[in-house]
Amino acid sequence: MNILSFIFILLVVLPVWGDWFSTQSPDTCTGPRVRRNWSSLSDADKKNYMNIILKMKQTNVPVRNGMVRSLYNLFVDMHLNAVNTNVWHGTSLFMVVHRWFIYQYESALRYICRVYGSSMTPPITDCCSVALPYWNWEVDYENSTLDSYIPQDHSAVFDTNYLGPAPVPNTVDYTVKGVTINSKSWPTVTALNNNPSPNQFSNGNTAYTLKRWMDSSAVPLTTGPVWIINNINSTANYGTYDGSIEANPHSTPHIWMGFQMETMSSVDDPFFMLHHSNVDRLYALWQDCWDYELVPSSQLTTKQYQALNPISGSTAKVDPFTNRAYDVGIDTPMDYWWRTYSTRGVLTKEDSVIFPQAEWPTPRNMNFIGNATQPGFGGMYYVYGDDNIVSLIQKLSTTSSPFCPLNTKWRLVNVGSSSKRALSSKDKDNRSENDKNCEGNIKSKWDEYKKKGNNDNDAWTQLVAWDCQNTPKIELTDALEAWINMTGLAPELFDRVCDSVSDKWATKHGGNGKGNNGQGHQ
Ligand SMILES: [Cu+2]
Repeated sequence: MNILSFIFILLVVLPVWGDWFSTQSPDTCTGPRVRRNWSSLSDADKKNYMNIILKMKQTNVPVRNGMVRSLYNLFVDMHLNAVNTNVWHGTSLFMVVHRWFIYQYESALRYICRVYGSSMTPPITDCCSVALPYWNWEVDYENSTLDSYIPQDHSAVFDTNYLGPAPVPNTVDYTVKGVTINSKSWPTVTALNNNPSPNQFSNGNTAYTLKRWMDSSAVPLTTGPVWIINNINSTANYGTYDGSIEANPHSTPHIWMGFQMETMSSVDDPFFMLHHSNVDRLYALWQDCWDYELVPSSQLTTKQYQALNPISGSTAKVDPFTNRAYDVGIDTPMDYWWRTYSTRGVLTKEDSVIFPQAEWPTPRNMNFIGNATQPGFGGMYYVYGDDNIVSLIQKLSTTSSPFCPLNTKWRLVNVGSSSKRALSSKDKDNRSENDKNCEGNIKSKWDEYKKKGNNDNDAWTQLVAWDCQNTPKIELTDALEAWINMTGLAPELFDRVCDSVSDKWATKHGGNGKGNNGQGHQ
């Protein structure tokens, strides 16, 4: 063996820096992980995913000083602890830190597959095909205020056999009773009472069961494909984009699913990871649209990352332990504690064996999820597969397209994984009914505006206005207000072209809905 091939083997086989899971059991897969939309997965893939997460729930790993913790619950702990909770939300860390968080979870999925996959029923033979799926809820949004059919309750992700059903709205018992996910198989870290929102904390309840609410009429899903394309296309700067994503598209599914999903222990619900995979897909779509994936790491500007604390408004987010405003700079390692607590007045932040402080990444590191030929930071290497947003853009687009004109090629999203995975014409179209209807509705409205002789830009402006008018308005409910207070988001971030949440906030609380991001109401 010559020295070059020896070095090559070292590089390929040695664990990737910053990845405890590969240290335990080397991940020898080549090429990127391919994240796909849940409703396009085969039944076998869905079953494999469920077997992996159930095993992850039961598998203990070392955290520190001889203590062990369920690998799944470790992720709940991290999202729940006071410092992470506070700085990960309502600041410009939102998209970057959740990117690293769910990537680590995806590494854990593959780790569980490598160690236990062959003894599962059915056995998983190809752990390299395991990746974090996403829930493309944008196809489940309400695009008509006139009917009583609420598509988000009929999303293809709610399935008794897998992640659990959507509970009937206004039921008495909100416990998830699925075949795979139920109160026995899925004990949660946080116990909640049976009050759906917003004061749902345990109050002596010791039943650690998963619950869901589904109050879609109170908090409708308002960010469909038109809103998303328009937002990507019209927002060139990270700071604005990050705030817009954390508000409506990220918040509303959390709120209308209620219970665990509506608290900082939201990771307790396995939908958290699928939801945040979609949120990260919107980050990747935006980067890809502007070709930011081509900017070298040393040349990033505020376009690709902008340090903002808070993300909007005037009250900085403060570390509850030091009372100092958080620094969320592009080269500041992101807070990534296992837990934080206070005993007899002594405040402690603890990192874990799996996520040692010395290896915490910075926002700069998160701009690169890898490209066609090489992984990004810490071995991070994934793409998103066949994409309904890109597909819609391509259906609407003509040669003088107003959509993502700077994009030379889709590199991070809409990437076919391999011939094995590509949907051939004779394959069943596994997309959900909501997905097909949604695309059809938008396309026919576009055609109507084009037939009237509008150019692309004018047709698009009219389509955006139509889309907003035909989506339910967002009311400032108790649930939404509690969420705004918890995350520190400014009400103005929820504003849409035809619906101002900040005006509703100002009417209720005074002020302009901009500066007061909920501080003082907690
Ligand atoms: Cu979060």
